Amino acid sequence: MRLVLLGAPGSGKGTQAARLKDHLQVPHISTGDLLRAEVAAGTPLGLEAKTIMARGDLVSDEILLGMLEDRFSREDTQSGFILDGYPRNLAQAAALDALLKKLGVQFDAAVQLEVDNEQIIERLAGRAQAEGRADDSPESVRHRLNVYDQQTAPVIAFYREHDQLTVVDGVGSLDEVFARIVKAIGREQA
Ligand code: B4P
Repeated sequence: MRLVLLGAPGSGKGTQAARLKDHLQVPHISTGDLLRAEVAAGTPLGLEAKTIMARGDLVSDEILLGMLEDRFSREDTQSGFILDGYPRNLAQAAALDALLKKLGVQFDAAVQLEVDNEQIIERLAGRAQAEGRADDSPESVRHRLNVYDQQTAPVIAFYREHDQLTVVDGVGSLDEVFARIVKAIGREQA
């Protein structure tokens, strides 16, 4: 199974991907996690990404594509993958298309988790208290939602126009949302 998980910040992509990876037995590739690992390791890339992420802006397409190509060169992605947090703009959608073509594969489903902004703000405020992520401050969350509307929503529209989009209601308990996703992709049984 090759799955692309889409949705606004705080829509539950990372949360559900962590469960889906065990269910589908494929690696979870989160561009946010890859970037946060670079930040934690203090690499030059991480230093560059740190302030951009804290502001809630998107890190450059070039950096993201390099990281993604590197991750996809690992053998474990041959069994499939759950891609979480990419693509976030139309240029990234084109880059993903080209990368998958080069690998001779296509994704099986692009799933959008749909959650209203009010719920998103509440969730991320909860995570800010629990984990203290710099980009979960109210100001940064507002900015991330704007970035999502301006840059990522066109990706959703693009996949919808090309009949490649499956929309799943992301409001509910973790189990409820998980059950909806596996039903939508026809993988209720692992
Ligand atoms: P991400 O790491 O992708 O962060 P995110 O959008 O907030 O999603 P995340 O997966 O962490 O949260 P989730 O919705 O699961 O990106 C962070 C930053 O990295 C970006 O702003 C950008 O700067 C950079 N970046 C990443 N990818 C990039 C790209 N492709 N191009 C450029 N820059 C990129 O969960 C949020 C909260 O909701 C959690 O606290 C969770 O517990 C809670 N939650 C989840 N499901 C719930 C439910 N059903 N009910 C109640 N709460 C729930």
